Amino acid sequence: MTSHRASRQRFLSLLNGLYLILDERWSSRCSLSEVLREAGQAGVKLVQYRNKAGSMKEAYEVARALRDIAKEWGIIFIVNDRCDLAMAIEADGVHLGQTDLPLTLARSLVGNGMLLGASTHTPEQVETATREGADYLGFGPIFPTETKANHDPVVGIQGMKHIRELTPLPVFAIGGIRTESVTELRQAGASGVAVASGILDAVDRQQAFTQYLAPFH
Ligand code: TZP
Ligand code: MG
Repeated sequence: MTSHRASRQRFLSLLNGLYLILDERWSSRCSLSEVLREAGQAGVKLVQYRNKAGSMKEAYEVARALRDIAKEWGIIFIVNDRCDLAMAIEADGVHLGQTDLPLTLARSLVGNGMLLGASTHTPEQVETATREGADYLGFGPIFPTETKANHDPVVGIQGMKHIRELTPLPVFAIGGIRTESVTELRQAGASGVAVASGILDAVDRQQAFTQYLAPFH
């Protein structure tokens, strides 16, 4: 257990910059494996696999393959929603929303070695997730987005400024983030930005990676 804790500690300093969300819905339009390799080349350190619709078996097969690529590139690999899948593929972390397992229960399942991320949408949720042991937070949606169905009300860049005071944890701004807003979000206190469509829909992905990462250098 001690060495597990040590590996989570090592990840904590890497929780900033661009957090790439590989959403399974894009897999008919682009190869997620290829995007992940490009992300590694571009210097992305953190990635999440998000599959809201597939069976556990489908999600497991894809996640396992992506997990191996992430390992080759030294990218932290986090699974969205599902502790069992994260454990099955020995992911580096699991990311939980407000309708997923409670953080304290998730921690007892996955142990001390795995990162726990939490999606938050209000100041109260930020304070609760901090108290309940999240390692980092997602906060948003900053802007409207089509990637998440029935998303919570947008919080804007002002919302990020407001919650920055409420938690010492790294906070990733999420939701509809385009390259133009990254500098301002960083100034508002975001440790990083979590992005799906801005990368996965980009005509020139290499350029998109560079532009999202530049404000963090
Ligand atoms: N949660 C809030 S917004 C969002 C999630 C998972 C989607 C982020 O994707 P995009 O395409 O960068 O808006
Ligand atoms: Mg979730």
